[in-house]
Amino acid sequence: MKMKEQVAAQLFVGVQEQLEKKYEGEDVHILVSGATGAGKSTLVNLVFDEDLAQTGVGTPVTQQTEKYTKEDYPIVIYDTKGYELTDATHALYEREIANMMATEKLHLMWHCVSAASRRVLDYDIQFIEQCKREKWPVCAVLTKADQTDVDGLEAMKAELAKLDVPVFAVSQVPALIDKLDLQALIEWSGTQLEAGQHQSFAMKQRHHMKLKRKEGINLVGKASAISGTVALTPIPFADAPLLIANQTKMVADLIRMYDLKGSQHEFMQALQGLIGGTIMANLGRSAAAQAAKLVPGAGSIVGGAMNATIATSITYALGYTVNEVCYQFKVKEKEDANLSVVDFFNNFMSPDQIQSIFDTVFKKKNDESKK
Ligand SMILES: Nc1nc2c(ncn2[C@@H]2O[C@H](COP(=O)(O)OP(=O)(O)O)[C@@H](O)[C@H]2O)c(=O)[nH]1
Ligand SMILES: [Mg+2]
Repeated sequence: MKMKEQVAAQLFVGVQEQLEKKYEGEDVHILVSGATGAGKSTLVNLVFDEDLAQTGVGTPVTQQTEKYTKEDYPIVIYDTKGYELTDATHALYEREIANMMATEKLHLMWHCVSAASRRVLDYDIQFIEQCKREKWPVCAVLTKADQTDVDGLEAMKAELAKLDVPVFAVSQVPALIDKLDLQALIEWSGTQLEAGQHQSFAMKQRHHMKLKRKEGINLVGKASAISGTVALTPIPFADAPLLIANQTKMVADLIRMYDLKGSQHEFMQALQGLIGGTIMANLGRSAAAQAAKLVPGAGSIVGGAMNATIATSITYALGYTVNEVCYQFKVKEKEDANLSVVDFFNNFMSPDQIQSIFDTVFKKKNDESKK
């Protein structure tokens, strides 16, 4: 195996190991409120994994709320069964939610109003007003938007907007998902979260690919800054294992961000081949020599501390490229759910294209940091 391919192989063995570890990011706690049958559980399953919350109209019981968690899954859903139209359940509902607000750390509240009911119920208004008063992080979600016409939907949106909350119309009908406001709901939700939670949220939501890409760039920026400081360490050779650890973590975080599921292994194999065969092979001479230091042991061939600028630029360009390739894959996969990894790399992402992304970003980053 050539050295450059060895670099890529080392990197990806590390990535694989990282991916086998538990995800350590912060949990996001979301409470979904609204009338029984409004479409709360459906919304949760639309945004995240299909089977996160149970759907179906249940009868509200005293225990109003079910907390849904999943093994190694950083989203916690407080799915309320919802209130009935009769007043009797309202006080109970409010009490439970107020209790939960006080005892659990809730980061977001999605209050669902069914557009199929064609009007906003008085109790929805009252409830949202309460949330506003208490300064809970609430938005209004107009669910089942396919069940009404444009005028009806606009009228309901306007009525809810009067309460001074963000309003998003959504529907589970596949053709309408991206046409309505689901992505806007996801984006707004992201703005309510702190950095650590934002990464978990961007990773697990399934519909806003640009949010994943943006979060990916954030991760890459952080990792490349760390690469720069590691490379400055004056002890010869000590930097190589540290650098590679930092890069493998970055690539693993990116792969996680895109939730590649069944395609993950095949995707990583393809990526490893491309990175070993093209990117590393075509790095400029000095950069390639520096990159060789990423292989533990091979560092001794080069000697000396790695140039911090090059370490930063390589890490950044590598991360940027992986992020972009994953993003493009998910975008294409959204258009064609049966898209295979092989088809993607054959038809949409050639080695030349990958090379060109890497080169452009590497050069830009390197020039920038020389200024
Ligand atoms: N037409 C349509 N039906 C929906 C939509 N969302 C949910 N439903 C249906 O509404 C019913 C109640 O949904 P569910 O999510 O269980 O409501 P919950 O009680 O608020 O959790 C189910 O039969 C869903 O299939 C939607 O966007 N469009
Ligand atoms: Mg439900």
